Amino acid sequence: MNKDKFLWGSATAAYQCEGGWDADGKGVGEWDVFSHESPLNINGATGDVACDFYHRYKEDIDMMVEGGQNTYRFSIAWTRIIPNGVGEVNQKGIDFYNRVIDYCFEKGVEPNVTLFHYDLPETIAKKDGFGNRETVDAFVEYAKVCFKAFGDRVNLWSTINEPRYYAYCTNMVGNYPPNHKVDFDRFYRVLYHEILASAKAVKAFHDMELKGKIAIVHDSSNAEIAPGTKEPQKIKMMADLFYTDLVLETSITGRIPGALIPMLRENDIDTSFIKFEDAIDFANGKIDYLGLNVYNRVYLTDYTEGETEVFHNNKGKGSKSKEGIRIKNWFETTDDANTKRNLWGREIYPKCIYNALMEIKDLYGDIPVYITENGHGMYENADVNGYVEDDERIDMMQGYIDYMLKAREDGCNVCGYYAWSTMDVYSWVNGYEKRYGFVRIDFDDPKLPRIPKKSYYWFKELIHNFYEK
Ligand code: BGP
Repeated sequence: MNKDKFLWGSATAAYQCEGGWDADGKGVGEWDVFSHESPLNINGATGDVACDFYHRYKEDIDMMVEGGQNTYRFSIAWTRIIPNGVGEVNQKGIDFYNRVIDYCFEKGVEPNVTLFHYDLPETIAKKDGFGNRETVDAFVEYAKVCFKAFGDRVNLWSTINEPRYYAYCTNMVGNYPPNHKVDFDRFYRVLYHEILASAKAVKAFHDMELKGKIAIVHDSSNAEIAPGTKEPQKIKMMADLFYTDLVLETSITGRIPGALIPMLRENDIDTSFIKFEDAIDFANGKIDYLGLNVYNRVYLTDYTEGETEVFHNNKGKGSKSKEGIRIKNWFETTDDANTKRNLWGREIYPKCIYNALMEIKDLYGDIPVYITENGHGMYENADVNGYVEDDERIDMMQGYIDYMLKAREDGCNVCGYYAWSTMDVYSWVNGYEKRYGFVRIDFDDPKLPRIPKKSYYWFKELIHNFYEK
């Protein structure tokens, strides 16, 4: 790929940065209800105001440009466009995203638009969200409204952000609403409906003959098998079926993985939601490129004993729990003494980006891939001027970027990189404590001042050097 065409930028998602939660006719989202009312919202944080991107998008896009970034990934809030999830369209919501998209182009920033990044309309959530097959068509209708409104300009689209991780957090970990824990049946039903909704939206997009390209965004969770594992191949196969294949194989090849249904049936997991006729929708809904969010690998070994259990650390500082899972009769995560973990018990393992990209190249050839998220969550202290020296983030991200560029050299068709996140945003489970941004926002100050961190300047130089070399 031509170096000049490689894109460098950063990403956010609507609920996490926009604020304006009820502005200009926006409908209520599931996360609004969760953050306002749920006792499980442990830190009391909400996205009501967040970064106030809804009013300050120009300032934030200006900062991207000043930081040398030439692309910006953001999501559209379904409830701004169709406040009740289905039915009437809210022109003011369309106007807002038109302003954002137009300003991006005015400033030479390529917008990369995601249609669904976790924020379901509450009306749809109340009817079982993606657990309900009707949501598939509701999503496709919403997608068509967006294609019609913005499809004349937007070149890069994604249907759904991390369908697997969303299904996992909503049904296995239980930390995202509606907070089901270890509910395998619903996990697969939600994931399947998301993949089907994505395929049908891709087909609708292609039918409209728009100029852009469309993707799905997958959380890479690349599986690596620990030395000493008794059945490494079997575990790798099952892990890939659990973590990646339903999303990647289906979206790229147009067929759901053949081995999945027997594996689910053998384990008494409901498969009644899989309809024979869906095969046509999958076949007609192949993506043009892939978005890959990369944070960590999953390090696995043989199942030992015990019921299925998910280990997740939402607390951060002070907690020693490690992220992981044990799935009865399948596999379990294990510890690698040589790999550091962050304060949320998640591995820091830069090589996983290389492994994930090379596996995609080996399995799916030269499908274009964009790294749509990669970043490092931290607690941060600013100096008196609000400046943050986030060397830990720089070291970590440099490691991932080096491995991404190595995969590119080794033949993977990787076309761009988005850091998570453009500025500090609301974190789904840690509110405003866990920071990822290149730009600090002081959320205690009602003026929400923005101050670039050390990493912002590091990223600017990295981009400059990339194009200069
Ligand atoms: C990804 C999500 C992002 C973002 C990121 C960091 O899975 O797509 O929206 O939140 O994770 O997550 P967290 O803030 O929970 O650490």
